[in-house]
Amino acid sequence: MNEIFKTRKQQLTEQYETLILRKNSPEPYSNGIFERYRYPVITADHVPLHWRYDLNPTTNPCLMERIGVNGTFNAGAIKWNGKYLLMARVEGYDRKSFFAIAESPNGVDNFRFWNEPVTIPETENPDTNVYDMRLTAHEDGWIYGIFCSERKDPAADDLSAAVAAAGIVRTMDLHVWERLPDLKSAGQQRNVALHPEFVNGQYALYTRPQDGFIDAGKGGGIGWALIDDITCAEVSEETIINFRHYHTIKEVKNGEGPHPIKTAKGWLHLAHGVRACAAGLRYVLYLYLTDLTDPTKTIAEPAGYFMAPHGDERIGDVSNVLFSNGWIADNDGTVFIYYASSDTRMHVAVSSVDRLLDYCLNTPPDGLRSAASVEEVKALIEKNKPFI
Ligand code: M1P
Repeated sequence: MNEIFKTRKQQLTEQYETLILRKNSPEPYSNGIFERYRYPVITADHVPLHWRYDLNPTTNPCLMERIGVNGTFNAGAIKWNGKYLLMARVEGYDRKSFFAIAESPNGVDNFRFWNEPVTIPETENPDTNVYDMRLTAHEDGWIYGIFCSERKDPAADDLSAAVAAAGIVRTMDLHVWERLPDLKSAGQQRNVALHPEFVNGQYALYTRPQDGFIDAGKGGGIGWALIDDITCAEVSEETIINFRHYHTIKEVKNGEGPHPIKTAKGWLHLAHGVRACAAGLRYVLYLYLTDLTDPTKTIAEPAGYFMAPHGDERIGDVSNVLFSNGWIADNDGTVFIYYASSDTRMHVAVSSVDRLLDYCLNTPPDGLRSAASVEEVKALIEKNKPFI
């Protein structure tokens, strides 16, 4: 083994272990609703060295990287055998994404990838790119994963024209995955999540009918569809349950994040909203609460965003983006919100079911006009007078 190889291997290994073992801690400033954590929980540098380097000194004497990783983001999340698992979208230098599971003992640091990435079986129409896994442990006993499968649009000359569909997989052990047929739907689909319980004996999906199939301004939003048979899932009727509005954080589009958390006061939803601005699209996260017995009925929705890109989170491959498709609610009520910044890396913010419900039920809704916003501020000032 030559000296360059030996030194580089030692340096790379030391840097890697230091990163994986680094302790994370909450940021000192908090708005009381959640605590952001100081360090990202998964980055491209967390991807194991043996996925990226040929470690044979004979075939790689300079120990060069052979397969580069561009980013690790938009991870599905699940608690499994007492461990916090993130199923991340790992995007290579070649622009293709694949899924890989990283595991942490406490949900906030020490995320280490399993030995190899996940093999997702293909259908007879192979996916060109797969991304944004949403995991649901369903009451039927399976763990389902719904993700976006993208293929080139066969009808278009444009090389960047894609067709997006919801791919469906399921597993009993998170190691072996069974591929089911893609969701059949009149239009394209992205941001599809599976509700964890049966509704009237059927599977329920949160959908996002793709722009272009529903005229902007006339529809869109987060949809809801009931499915008889998940092994040949087809959307027959799609109802919009969370709408977009003019001059809001979700004016351009929105999408369900992970499946909602069941609480005593309703189903707690995490979603993303997108608006346009001079800097391009801005993706933020928002919460809403729906009825326990009728998950399509909104009970509360605070105005504006719950989380927006902050500090370094603003910058990345696709800047000004926060996106979440994974959270974990522990039995003691702690909620780990896993979110990606700017399509580049994963972070965690920690809250609790009680605090998130308080936020949903006591934050004023969007009055949709500046004058209404002023009235809300004045009402709060008035209420505060005895306490100032
Ligand atoms: O680049 C921001 C996000 O864009 C898409 O989300 P949506 O379908 O809501 O526009 C997805 O490609 C997502 O992965 C990405 O983070």
